[in-house]
Amino acid sequence: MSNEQIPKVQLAAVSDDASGFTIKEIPVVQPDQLEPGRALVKILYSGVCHTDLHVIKEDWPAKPERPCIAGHEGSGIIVAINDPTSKLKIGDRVGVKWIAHSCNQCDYCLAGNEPLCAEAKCSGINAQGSFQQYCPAYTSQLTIIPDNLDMAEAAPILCAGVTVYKALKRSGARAGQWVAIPGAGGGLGSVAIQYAKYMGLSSIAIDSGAEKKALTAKLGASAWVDFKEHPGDAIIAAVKAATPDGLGPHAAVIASPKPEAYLTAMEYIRPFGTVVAVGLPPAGAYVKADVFFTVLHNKTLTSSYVGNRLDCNEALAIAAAGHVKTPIKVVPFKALDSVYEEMAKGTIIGRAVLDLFA
Ligand code: 8ID
Ligand code: ZN
Repeated sequence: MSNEQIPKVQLAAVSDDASGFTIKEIPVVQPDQLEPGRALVKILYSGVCHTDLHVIKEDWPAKPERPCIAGHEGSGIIVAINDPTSKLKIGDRVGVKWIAHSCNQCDYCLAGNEPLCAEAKCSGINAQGSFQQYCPAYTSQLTIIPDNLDMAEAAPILCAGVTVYKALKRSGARAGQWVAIPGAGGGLGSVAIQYAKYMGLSSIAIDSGAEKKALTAKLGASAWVDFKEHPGDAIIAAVKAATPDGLGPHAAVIASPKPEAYLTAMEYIRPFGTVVAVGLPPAGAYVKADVFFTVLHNKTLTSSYVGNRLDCNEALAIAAAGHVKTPIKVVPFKALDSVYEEMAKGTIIGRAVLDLFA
């Protein structure tokens, strides 16, 4: 049980259907109501990921159970816990992630592929997420946040950070090589540039507009390609030309939520290069890959889906050591609607983070 005075009601962003959500008062799960294997987390901050928008709008094949509470970059404090087998305790600084629960005993979990666990639950789909002040989280996937990492800055690492860190590892690109990052000015892309730099890679930031160009340069990108200035296949030559030898990047980590980014990447990577599919456009998107040249140029198409608990700990440790700093804009909880609006227009620079108690 908790020492903290736990309120009976809280504010939560509750979505009943694809038309949107309402921030309203709902009951707080009290300590004596917590199911076994759960902790009550007082959410201080939550990043808003484009995934939350896909979930609310139901534009993916995976549909949320309604009413749904989205949010999966939640940083907070454990205020109550019902799990005697867990090392977690009241007062711990923890993160609520996209993978809200995994069995941790099946072959996938044992091999560190928890996102593929048949019993996995996802925040906003079939588990409550972090767009609420007190989240009844599964202890199986709570992540400890390092003491020296600011809680608002930690929030986006819990999804954007771990996802691109894992994707860069899966790309196989090594120090000294080049990686293209479509979506570089958004939540995932802006941290991808920094993890890439930390891993010794040079990055080509692909996005649009002067503000995102300036941000990506500040974060350490070595080159910039504005996708709106190079529509359609014109971007292929522009991306290749951004590498010193003109052969194109060794890898591309696609962090764009739009399908267009998937139509050219297999062409602009260099022979033996790898495209890592990460961004998740609405249902019906396809990767374009010419079979003849994919084979003759020995190209690889792979994918990366968030990361496991260890990937997340590593991503947080790299941020805590000062190598990655998410460009965040902290806004009050009630601004969620306008964040979604801006996100849909593609005008958010970096990541918006909600202050749940502002
Ligand atoms: O595990 C995963 N694979 C995973 C984890 C987390 C998020 C996948 N995602 C998915 C999200 O569901 C979403 O589809 O990654 C995608 C990007 O999420 P985000 O970074 O949270 O989105 P954002 O902050 O809105 O940034 C997107 C950026 O893409 C640019 C926009 O200008 C924006 O800066 N962009 C667009 I729209 N079209 C582009 C294009 N054709 C583009 N950049 C390059 N080329
Ligand atoms: Zn996310």
